[in-house]
Amino acid sequence: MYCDCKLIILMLQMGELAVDKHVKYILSVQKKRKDSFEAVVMEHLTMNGAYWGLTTLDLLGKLDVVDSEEITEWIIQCQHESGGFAGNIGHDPHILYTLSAVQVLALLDKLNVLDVDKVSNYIVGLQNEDGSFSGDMWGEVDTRFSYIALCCLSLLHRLDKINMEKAVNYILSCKNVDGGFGCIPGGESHAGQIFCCVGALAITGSLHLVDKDLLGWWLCERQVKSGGLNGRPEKLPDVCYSWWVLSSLIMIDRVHWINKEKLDKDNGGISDRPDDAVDVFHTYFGVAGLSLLEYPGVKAIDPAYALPVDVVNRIFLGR
Ligand code: GRG
Ligand code: ZN
Repeated sequence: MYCDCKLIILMLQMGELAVDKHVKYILSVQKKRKDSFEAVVMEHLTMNGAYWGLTTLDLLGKLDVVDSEEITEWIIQCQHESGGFAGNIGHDPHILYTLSAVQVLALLDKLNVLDVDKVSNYIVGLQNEDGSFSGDMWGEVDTRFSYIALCCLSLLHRLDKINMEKAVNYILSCKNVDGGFGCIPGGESHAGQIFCCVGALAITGSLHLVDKDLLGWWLCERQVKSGGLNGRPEKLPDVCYSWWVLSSLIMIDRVHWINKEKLDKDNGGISDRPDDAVDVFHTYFGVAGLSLLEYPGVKAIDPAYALPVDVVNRIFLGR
């Protein structure tokens, strides 16, 4: 299997059996022998991996193949006394894993196991004087962490606990003259950081502060000749940009500016990296990208919260 959207489309076209193959792959990643080299190297990624894998399963309508009690129990054990979550049991907490833990519990409809104030206090404690957020106690600042903080607090109904105005102004200070956003003020525009900044602004109801035409133009220019998308000028296309770019375009209401036909086409695809080995991260982005393109058989995903729309509705609309 390859990091290639064509393959995912093909698998979906093959019907039920192909979906089952996907599901089997994700389960095999979860159950990988604990003493294997890869398991040791990837251990710190486990909480993120759980989010990528389980969201993919849910988008394919197969979340019921996992033991939700067992996963919930493991997540609880990954919580640190500070309230934040680690990538695995006994590791240090980080805001990245905290969002993944909250997202997985949301998917499994298990948010009720959380001490919401404890988790949200951990995030509140990471906001800096200038409105930015650090990733953990060591202080690295990045607009990724702003998005994560706002997304997580919103899912927990605790956005009122931080200084929202400062958080929004910090994100705006990372806006560039090309309409894009970087990881810190003056940082180069990159589709991943744009997803974070636009997502954070969407969650806080601040999208009117974005120059949608200018940003929409920059994002559309990410489509290369083959139809795939790259993350910044002169770089190679990659399946994960189908998520970072398309979700951003949807949030700013400019997705009709992209050539969907070329993107959808069997040869061209969302990405063109047939030499890379498959991983659960790119499997997620391939399926999530297809979801954004309303591909039949894939559930709709919310472009800001990166969770299936029905999960987001359960949280905000109680249904
Ligand atoms: C819940 C979906 C979700 C995300 C959580 C972690 C995070 C928030 C967002 C990450 C955003 C980001 C920076 C994505 C980019 C990842 C990526 C493919 C980086 C590669 O960068 P380079 O420089 O590759 O290696 P390019 O393609 O620019 O050459
Ligand atoms: Zn990638």
